[in-house]
Amino acid sequence: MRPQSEMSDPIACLVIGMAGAGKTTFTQRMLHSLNGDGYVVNLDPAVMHLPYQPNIDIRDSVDFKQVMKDYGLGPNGAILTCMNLFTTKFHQVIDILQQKKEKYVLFDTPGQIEAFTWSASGLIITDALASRYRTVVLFIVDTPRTVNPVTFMSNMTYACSIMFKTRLPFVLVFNKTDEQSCDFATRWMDDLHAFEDALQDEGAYSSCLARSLALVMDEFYRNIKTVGVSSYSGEGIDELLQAIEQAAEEYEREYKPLLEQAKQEKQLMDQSRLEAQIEEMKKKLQSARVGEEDMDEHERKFEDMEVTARHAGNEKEDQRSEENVGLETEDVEYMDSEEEAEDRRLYEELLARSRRV
Ligand SMILES: Nc1nc2c(ncn2[C@@H]2O[C@H](COP(=O)(O)OP(=O)(O)OP(=O)(O)O)[C@@H](O)[C@H]2O)c(=O)[nH]1
Ligand SMILES: [Mg+2]
Repeated sequence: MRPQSEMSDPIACLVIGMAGAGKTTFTQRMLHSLNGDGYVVNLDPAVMHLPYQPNIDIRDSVDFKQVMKDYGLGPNGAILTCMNLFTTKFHQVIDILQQKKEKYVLFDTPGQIEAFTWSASGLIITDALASRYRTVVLFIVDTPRTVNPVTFMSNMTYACSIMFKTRLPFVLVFNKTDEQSCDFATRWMDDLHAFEDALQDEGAYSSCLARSLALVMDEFYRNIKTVGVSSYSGEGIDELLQAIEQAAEEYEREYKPLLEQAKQEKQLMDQSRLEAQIEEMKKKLQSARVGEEDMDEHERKFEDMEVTARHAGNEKEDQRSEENVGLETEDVEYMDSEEEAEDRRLYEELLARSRRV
């Protein structure tokens, strides 16, 4: 691994949020606003239509419907499995990114939030990025659907759990402000009494729970940046870019020293944790697979999968028929210090093991 992020390296932005919060539309808006300085990786295998042209697309490597068939899975299981398969090739994504000059790399994640935030693949992808690049979580909130204080608190507790899980700099993005201003939310975050007042019309149990949670959320609110944006109009995007810059500085200041300090221990912990997760993943895949092809055929397919990149992203709609531009990722040489070679070996071993799933 390359733990040394440099200021010239891109800032990796993980776009995460509940289903329908506007992650994809937001990604499209960012791409437009960044005007050539954005590179996009689509991690949603099940999306039918993208309003932008991704540079790297999970759908080019794994076929969601085929995975459903081969493994006899429902949509959510298939999304997880596609993510797991793609993750085994994530070193190729890193190889491609290392050749890129764009300042921001955006990762549009699946609608099923837990497929990324609570999965082994989400963990591997997040760790792989955060150990190389300044990495920031952009948590997209559907503002119009968060005006109820209990729903608001559910969203905040989820956001909080992701922040503590990743420990990465975190920006709360209240989207759809063209439809609903986020002033109510910032007021509730600043003033506990205002939030308590809003809870008055709620049932006793839920308001009591939300009130107790609000007391402990204060620390979380103080640790994050909050910005309101409209992905439709672009309002708030400039402010968001400033918040991302600050978050990237926070990564340098707080996350990176922690990463370096805990490096040895963390790697060991990570490896055993990842091994356990991959074992579990393997068992599930073996028991769930109902397709007619035998396991060797599947293994061969996974081995043959190659991540490809397209030309510079723009806001044009995704043209699935457009010819991919294959990058010769195998030829890319890694930085070769002893430490990096060891990191690389561990990473390869992990990937090799997951390929045998
Ligand atoms: N009014 C308004 N609607 C928006 C905005 N951003 C997204 N939407 C709408 O919200 C809906 C969901 O948007 P998507 O971008 O597909 O949301 P998503 O989070 O990627 O959805 P999943 O990937 O399925 O979870 C669509 O109907 C969008 O047009 C916005 O800024 N304002
Ligand atoms: Mg989406």
